[in-house]
Amino acid sequence: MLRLTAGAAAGAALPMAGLTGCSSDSSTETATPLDPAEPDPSITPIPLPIPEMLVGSVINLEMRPGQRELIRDKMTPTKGYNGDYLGPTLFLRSGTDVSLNVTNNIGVSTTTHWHGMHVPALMDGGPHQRIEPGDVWTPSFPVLNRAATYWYHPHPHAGLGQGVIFDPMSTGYQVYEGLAGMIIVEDGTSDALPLPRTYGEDDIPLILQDRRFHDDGALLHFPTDFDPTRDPALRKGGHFLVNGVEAPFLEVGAQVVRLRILNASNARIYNLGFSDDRTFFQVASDGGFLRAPVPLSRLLLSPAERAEILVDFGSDQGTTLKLRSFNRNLGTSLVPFPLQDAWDTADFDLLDITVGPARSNAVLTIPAGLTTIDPIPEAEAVNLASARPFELAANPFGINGKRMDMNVIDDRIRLGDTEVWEITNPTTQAHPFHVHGDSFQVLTRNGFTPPENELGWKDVVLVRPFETVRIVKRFHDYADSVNPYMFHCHILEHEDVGMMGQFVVEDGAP
Ligand SMILES: [Cu+2]
Repeated sequence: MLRLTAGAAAGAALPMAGLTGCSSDSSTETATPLDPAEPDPSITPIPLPIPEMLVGSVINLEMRPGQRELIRDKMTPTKGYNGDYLGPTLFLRSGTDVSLNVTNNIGVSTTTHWHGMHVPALMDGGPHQRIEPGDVWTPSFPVLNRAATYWYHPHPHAGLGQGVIFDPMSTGYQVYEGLAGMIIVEDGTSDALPLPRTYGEDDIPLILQDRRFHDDGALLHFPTDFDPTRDPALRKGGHFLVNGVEAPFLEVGAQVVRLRILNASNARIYNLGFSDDRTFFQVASDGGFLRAPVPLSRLLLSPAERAEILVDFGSDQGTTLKLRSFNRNLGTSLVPFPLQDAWDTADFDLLDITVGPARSNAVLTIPAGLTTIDPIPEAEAVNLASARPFELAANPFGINGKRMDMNVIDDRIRLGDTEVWEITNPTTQAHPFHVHGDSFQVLTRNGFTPPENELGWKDVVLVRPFETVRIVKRFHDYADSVNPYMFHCHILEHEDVGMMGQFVVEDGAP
């Protein structure tokens, strides 16, 4: 039997050293039910819940406490938007205006960030747009994004100091409790494509999360014997939730089905595929469609990344298969030994898929092409010769030798400029680097052209150990010399302890 306590190796060099103090968790940790490679026969599949759709120019969201049966026969105290856990899927139409009313009824200060959306800094919902308990935040903006899958989640910054990751006002804490939801943007390009588009029927949201629990069903943020000076301070677990349920099943028709996959986990990286090793087709990355469907048998998805895939079940009527994460083969390539838990190197199942008859409006073919993507020319960048550097380092833990300071603007960028950013990772673990404000394009990984499914619009890029990634980004439309956007690692516990920084986009000379 495996215990969930990760990184038991004593003396491991860990980035969180220096943080002391533990949570007040007193009940015992739930033991791992089985070896992670084995299915748990005691789990009776239940249907995949589909988050409610919210459509319209005015959207009301209430952050509130609740409780939900995340794992069978246990009620878990949770938090959610407009419900007990997670939140509704917001449908936004490019070119329209949207106003949101976000009410904080969770009892602690928070924010809500529109991840991937191209909005003014003041509307971004980063750490500076705090919503105090009982207050309502009312951002509004025109929807300028391309059709794709985005998401929303709290983004407070509790500040520095000991015990920050245990703070109920930290991002990692609040997302783990259940505060997250999907955003779907549609535009003329998506309208014109012959893709599955019936939400919940052939166009399915899949929000992936991993969790740990106490015996009484309460969420376990960190094990009782957790020692942040020795253990990796990451919220990871062996219970895998899809749309807030462990081991659900999905009935699809014998047709092409579109899966919109969001990794909303705090720290887990998934290496997705199907139990029969079939080929599927990625059609969109974080911020838009790819040029053409990219055939894949595995899809690596790090925290906060999204991918839309098409799966052709046309000849599978009557069969059952599984969406699985094939982490067995990742080895130590992304998460080194002292930081691993059992599921970083094991295969595990996420979702059972049962194929029934095709529906009346079925899409039956994978399109040959999708859209045009004009590469941002490197020559357009004002800093091609000296790319703006971002070093994700462990000692001191932060970016460019600094931890996040709410009072320091780290980078100033001129409105209208295009810049190349060079992200280097001298550590032994992979960090998913996210930039607020708008999508970017990935130029190179260690000098080489990235794989085809990364040659579209991105807002998170996984930077592997000892890797250098160059991205190119346009800073356009919105300037604000006071209110910053964030850049940070999207492992939420890394972000919370300070692997984050701030930039402003200024109108005029820098
Ligand atoms: Cu990180």
